[in-house]
Amino acid sequence: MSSGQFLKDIQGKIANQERLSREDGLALMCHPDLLSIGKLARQVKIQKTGKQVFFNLNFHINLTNVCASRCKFCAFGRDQADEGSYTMTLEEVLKEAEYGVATGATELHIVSALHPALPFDYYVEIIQGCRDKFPSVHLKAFTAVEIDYFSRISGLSLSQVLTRLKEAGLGSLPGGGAEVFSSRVRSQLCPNKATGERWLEVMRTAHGLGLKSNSTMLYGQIETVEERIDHLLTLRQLQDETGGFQSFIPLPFHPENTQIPHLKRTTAYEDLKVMAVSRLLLDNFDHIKAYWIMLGIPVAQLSLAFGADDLDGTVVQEKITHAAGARTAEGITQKELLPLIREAGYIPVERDTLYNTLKVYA
Ligand code: V47
Repeated sequence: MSSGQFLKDIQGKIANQERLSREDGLALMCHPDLLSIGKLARQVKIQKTGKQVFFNLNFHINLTNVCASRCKFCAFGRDQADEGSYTMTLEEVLKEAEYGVATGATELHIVSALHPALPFDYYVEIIQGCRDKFPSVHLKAFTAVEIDYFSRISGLSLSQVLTRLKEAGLGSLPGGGAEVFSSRVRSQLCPNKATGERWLEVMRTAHGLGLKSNSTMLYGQIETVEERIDHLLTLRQLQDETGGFQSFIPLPFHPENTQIPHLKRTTAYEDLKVMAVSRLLLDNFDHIKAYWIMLGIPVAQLSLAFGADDLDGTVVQEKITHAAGARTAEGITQKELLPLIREAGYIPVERDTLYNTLKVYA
């Protein structure tokens, strides 16, 4: 089949709301006509969310960087004795959070590392403390990998861990830690943490308890195109089952200061391709987020023409990507965000974490 005919077939499938296959995904990911693929992804975005592009006012808190996992792609983790290692007390967390809330954050995005000594109660107390002090702020906290770790250190089941955190005030789960589900990739890059199957089991359990979550893919490391597509299709399958994923966030690998520094940063072409193909394959996801911290502002803005409908966020004090050499600012104000969305031809909509509209900037 000619490559023009292939894209016409894909267009036909999209018009008929027909699901794309694994072969379609592989061919799209390898197809050079980025602009045509972007146009198809944009059509799907418009069908789903019209002219609206979402953002939320959030604030990131990383509780500790002391980590027993030491994934090869991570520049953030430290051993306890290393210079620069830190662990926050509840008081320190509340002080940082107070600053974030004062700047307008409606969400605290709290993630940690796999600390070898902290008990599960530490994390419950952090959530409870934030809930008590900021009752109207949404607490999006702990990746599926952390939830798995809490279950291991506490001896509680996943369901018990999630229920305790939910009772303490947890509102939803961020999408990190998914990396690429392939066991080949995980055994090489992150053998000391939850497997892909376990990540999915945590999310299935969380969704079953009424907790929404996000999802991610860390691409541009050692994964193959097949492993990327299989990752997306695995997420699509779980979403069919639970409907609990709110968004998908593609994360381009940043190699600096990691254990695999020889790998190259992804190109803008690749970033936009992954964005568009994700939008096309994940037909049961409402939202695709462009995380400008990792993409950089120019590519994040362009992503809005390649299927993304959410520009995350007004993040302040982002540490994970900056440890790995991100050149972006650590935060952006609403005043800076609105013109980026408008220039791309969309209407900025401030949302809360659960995608309720807070304000439309018509
Ligand atoms: O879990 C780690 C990835 C994730 C690197 O849910 C790296 O709303 C690139 O999950 N280069 C953290 N990526 C970020 C994350 C996230 C971001 C924004 C919004 C949400 C959400 C979630 O970043 C980690 C890991 O998968 N990561 N090291 C690196 N060197």
